[in-house]
Amino acid sequence: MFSVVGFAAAQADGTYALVVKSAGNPFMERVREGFAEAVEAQGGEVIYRAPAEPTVSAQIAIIEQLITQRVNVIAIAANDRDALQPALQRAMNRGIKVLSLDSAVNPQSRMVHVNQADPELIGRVQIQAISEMIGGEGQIAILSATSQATNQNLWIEYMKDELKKPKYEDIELVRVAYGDDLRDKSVAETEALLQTYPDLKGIIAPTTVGIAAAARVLSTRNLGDEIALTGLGLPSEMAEYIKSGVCEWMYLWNPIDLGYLGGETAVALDNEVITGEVGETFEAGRLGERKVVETLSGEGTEIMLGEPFKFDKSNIDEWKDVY
Ligand code: RAM
Repeated sequence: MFSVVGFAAAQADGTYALVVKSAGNPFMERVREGFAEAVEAQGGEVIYRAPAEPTVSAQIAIIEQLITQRVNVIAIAANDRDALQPALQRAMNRGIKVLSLDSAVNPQSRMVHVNQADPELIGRVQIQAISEMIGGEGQIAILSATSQATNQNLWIEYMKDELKKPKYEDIELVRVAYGDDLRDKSVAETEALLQTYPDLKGIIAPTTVGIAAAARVLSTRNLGDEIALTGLGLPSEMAEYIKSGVCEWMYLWNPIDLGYLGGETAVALDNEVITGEVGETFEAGRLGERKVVETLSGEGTEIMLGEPFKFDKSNIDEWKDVY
């Protein structure tokens, strides 16, 4: 007799590559954990590749190797929206299934994107937060990841749009700085912001690496009361700063679940349960049924994880050991 469990567990019998933006980022380690959980539970093998630097050329070199290795699927958090297109199209022409997650490639370079949460909401909520923290007036700066990162750039577009509303007329965005998701560079960029803008009232860091670096600088310099900080942070890295008040509150989604949904999507594409067309549905393991939908911009398709979650003193202890 068939064992139902055995049948369900034999869905993935190939290699599934996860390519992230860069090495040494704890957020990406959590994404990896979830991706591996989904793929390995179904019998697949995971290849994890993290370039030393968050560059396009490093990701292209990795994609070329993965094509030679004949992996079944490439899932990528992209360092550039358009520049990976020739390499990823070459992969798809060889029959490799391609999806982006976290940071998208353009629709011609992928079959589907796995999106963490509504980018418009992620962008706007961070302006609303900093405005509340600084009492609606003063200079603010954004400390981002790389200048080409698709996810951060999209969120920043919505931040700038939110800032156009009359209620923010006394807030001035003085600079968008790039810490490249490297800890030392993010620290140096924060220091430079403080030096260049002595009247700075707030920093938004829509990157887990950036917000942790900025929090460390503000904390070491005892500037927690003078300069507000919010953005997207990992509870495990930010708990001490949330508790000390250096960052009153911040947002994120579950990076393990993001990786898990990426892994389930990879297996579904590999088995041709989905092809990335609008309206397709599939069972994403412990996340239940998921649907392929059109993106907000109407270009290409995506699968949505959920909503951004707010972390503050009231709930940080529950989450700091989870991710
Ligand atoms: C960093 C990376 C990642 C982003 C998070 C919020 O870890 O830039 O791409 O989604 O921050």
